[in-house]
Amino acid sequence: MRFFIKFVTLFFLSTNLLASSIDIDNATIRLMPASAKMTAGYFIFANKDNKEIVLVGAKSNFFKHIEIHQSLKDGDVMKMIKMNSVSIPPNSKLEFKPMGYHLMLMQPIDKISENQSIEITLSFANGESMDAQFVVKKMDQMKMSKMDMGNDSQCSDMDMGDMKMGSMMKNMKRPDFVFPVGVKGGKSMMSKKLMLTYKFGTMDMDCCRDSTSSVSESFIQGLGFSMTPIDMTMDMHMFSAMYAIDNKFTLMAMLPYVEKEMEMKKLTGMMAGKLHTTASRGFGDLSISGLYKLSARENLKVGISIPTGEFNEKDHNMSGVLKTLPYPMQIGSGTYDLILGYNYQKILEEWSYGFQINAVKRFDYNSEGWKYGDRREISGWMSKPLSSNLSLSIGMDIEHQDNVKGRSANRNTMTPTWNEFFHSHLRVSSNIGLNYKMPKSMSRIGIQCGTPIYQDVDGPQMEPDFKCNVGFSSMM
Ligand SMILES: [Cu+2]
Repeated sequence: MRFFIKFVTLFFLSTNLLASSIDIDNATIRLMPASAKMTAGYFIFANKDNKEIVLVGAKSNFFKHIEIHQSLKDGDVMKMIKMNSVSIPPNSKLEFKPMGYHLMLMQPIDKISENQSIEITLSFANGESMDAQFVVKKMDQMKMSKMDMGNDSQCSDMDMGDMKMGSMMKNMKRPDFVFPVGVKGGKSMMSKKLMLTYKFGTMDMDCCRDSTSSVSESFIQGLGFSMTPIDMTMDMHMFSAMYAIDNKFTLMAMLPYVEKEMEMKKLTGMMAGKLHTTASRGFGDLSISGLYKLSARENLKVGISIPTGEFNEKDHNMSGVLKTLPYPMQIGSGTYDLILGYNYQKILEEWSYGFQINAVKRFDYNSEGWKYGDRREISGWMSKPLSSNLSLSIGMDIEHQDNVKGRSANRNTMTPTWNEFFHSHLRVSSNIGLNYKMPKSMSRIGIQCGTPIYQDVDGPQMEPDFKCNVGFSSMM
């Protein structure tokens, strides 16, 4: 027979028959910091009856929501699983303890203080219920009590594990848990979770820039071009799905639908001064990536971009002839490309920050004889929750894009957009965004807008004046 030190007083009050066959011992609630949105309840459940008893739920006036959880170790990752029921075999005891079964007590109604007595009603499969008094205790004292039970060797780890898990569950509910919407890619999720995302991005570009300054139409004309772009808009509808195979690996697929429009101006010749608009639209390149969780804060991404987008888009020119559009107006790359990424995010009590590195490496030329240049990007951000559902972020992006390599058989020398050497750029943008998490759901809306603050380009090439992204995601 084991003896339990009696600093935790336990009672139960009951109005039914079940009560005589159940003993609840050591009923304890862990004292949590005031900011915590959840805590855990532990007890020893003794079934003195000759039949099994099935616990199916719990409720209390002190918490909005109570679930039965089981903590499990999956590899080296701690995991909490919601249980619909727990059965206690006849004439046996089951201990609800850290790293095992526990009551997850969520959204306390009021501040909970040490030694406070809290009534929790346990309900059973046969429809009966029973009230039990739980006493709020500090973790140290709980450790003490477990030491007395003779399993001190692991109890600090157990407590840490449960605490970490608790804070992770808490973090997942924060609006700044997900990256700002303009940051490409994502992070690995909890096992078996699916996340669907739709993002709409729009970018407006004006003409033109060379090295670090803006250039005029006459400058472009002076380089021997008879046409210049004036304005370009690019809209992208990005559909993505992420699925976590387990706690380490998440698969991600992304497919964009792209719409581009460019306004051109004839500078010289017969039609000098005439404006003309070309457009292209269609599904772009599909990318499939794997995210590998390096640690709770870091993910590594390896992916492949599959050339599903059209890279020989055509539209009518000023004379009404159907011609291949220049490089910036194409929808797809026509090449299989390697995608590499790494991201880091740290969530602190009051705010969070993170950064993401992305690179696209292109190996082969497409069937038109050219390829887009390699690309490297780094995005960093700081985020601050303004309320439990809304967070504000500020960030900075640095992108480095190489020139087009090779040469399209359809190119002409009339416009700078067809020149392979006018595509490379180093661009630094600052941005601001909001993340909104819908109450009581895993759906989120985000918006982020940015503008360049520094550009050094091989030009003349078009320069963005702003970009905005709006995104909607839902986890299931
Ligand atoms: Cu739990």
